[in-house]
Amino acid sequence: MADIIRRMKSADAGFDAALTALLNWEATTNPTVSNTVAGVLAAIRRDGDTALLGYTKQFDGVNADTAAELEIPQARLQAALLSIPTEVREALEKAAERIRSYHQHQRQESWSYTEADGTVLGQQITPLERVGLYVPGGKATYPSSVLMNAIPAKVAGVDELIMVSPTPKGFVNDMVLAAAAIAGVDRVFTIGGAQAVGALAYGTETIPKVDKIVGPGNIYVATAKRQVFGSVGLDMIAGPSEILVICDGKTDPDWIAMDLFSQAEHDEDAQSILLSPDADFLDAVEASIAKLLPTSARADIIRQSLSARGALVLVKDLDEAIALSNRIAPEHLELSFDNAQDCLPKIRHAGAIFMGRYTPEALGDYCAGPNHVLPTSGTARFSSPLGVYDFQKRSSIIGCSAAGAAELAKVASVLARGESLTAHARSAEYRFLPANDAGQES
Ligand code: HSO
Ligand code: ZN
Repeated sequence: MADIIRRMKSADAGFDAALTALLNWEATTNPTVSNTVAGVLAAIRRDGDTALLGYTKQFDGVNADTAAELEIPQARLQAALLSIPTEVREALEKAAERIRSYHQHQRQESWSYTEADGTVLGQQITPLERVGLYVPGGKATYPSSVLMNAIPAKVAGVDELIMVSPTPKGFVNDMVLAAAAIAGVDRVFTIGGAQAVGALAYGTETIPKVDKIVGPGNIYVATAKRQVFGSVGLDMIAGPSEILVICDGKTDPDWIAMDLFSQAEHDEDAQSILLSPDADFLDAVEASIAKLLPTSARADIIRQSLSARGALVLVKDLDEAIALSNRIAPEHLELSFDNAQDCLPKIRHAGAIFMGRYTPEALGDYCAGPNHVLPTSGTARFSSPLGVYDFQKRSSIIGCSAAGAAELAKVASVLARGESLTAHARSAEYRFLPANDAGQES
């Protein structure tokens, strides 16, 4: 039988090129999808609720006479909370509490300072007013993602958080509604696809226009988000999940195999890579993979993901592993060795770092506290986890004293005249020249 996962050695000629090829992942962009989406968005913008009802019937098989029927009342969210098993409710509540307290540390505060002449400068932080949260229906519906997207928004102080989620053929996921209730989502609509993105971006008679849209979705949703960008703010458009494990060879190989599976099971394009300086350990993990795969419910997806994009890589030492990790800039980085904290300063690029043998990435996905919406496909080189700061914005504050204005206006006037913007110059000069001298055109 063919190997489940490829083996690589960093010392081999051609390793660099092989690694680059393995990491290469591009979001599918499809002209047919782009055209369809553009049509849907234009119709929503033009016909509002009427178009929304039409598409919801066409794509989700949901018949509603008015768009108001597509709203799930708060009482129904509370009912969902009571309908799920107690154990599940308590786990959601516990996770929510930990996510909330972690994110409270991220809140940015306004600041200001006063200069010697009395001029005040500062930065005022305000939450976004209204945010839309897209929650996919069907195969990739994660209640945990409802918590991860909604809680930071509420911690930031967003006034109104509107969730949309399609309910194909009327199927409603109670665990998703329960998570929405726990996270404090304000309104929920059973709409999805490009039409839901359009409704949030432009507003309809029933769906309020939002300032920012967050949350994952299929290619139609991702394409619609790209097309409405500019009208509304957006979070990142996430690629498939990834995990990079660095292990010294002393962790139970079954644990590591399962950590690799935990991201591979998300989808066929997910990427799981292990780096270790211990060749015998890589053999042991390979054997664990072969042993544990048949015991996994999502064995088919895991097998495809590991064979298409997975790797067990023999490296020279842990330092080389860290250098490779910085090149990969993984979404999740597991450091499965003792005193992992000591090498934090060497890690430049990773969405989230899991330290030690007892921190499987799965704990971060659900309940450790940090966000599980993370930069993928190497974008950890320049971006960060979703956080409270994504729902806050900054306004600059300037308040000149008379003395301060006189000083600054001289500088402004010179620069403005250098740019031939004489109204700027005169506006500044009024603040410091005697009335009769100010405001000359040259
Ligand atoms: N690991 C995913 C998030 C998730 N895992 C949701 C389980 N449920 C993000 O890469
Ligand atoms: Zn996950």
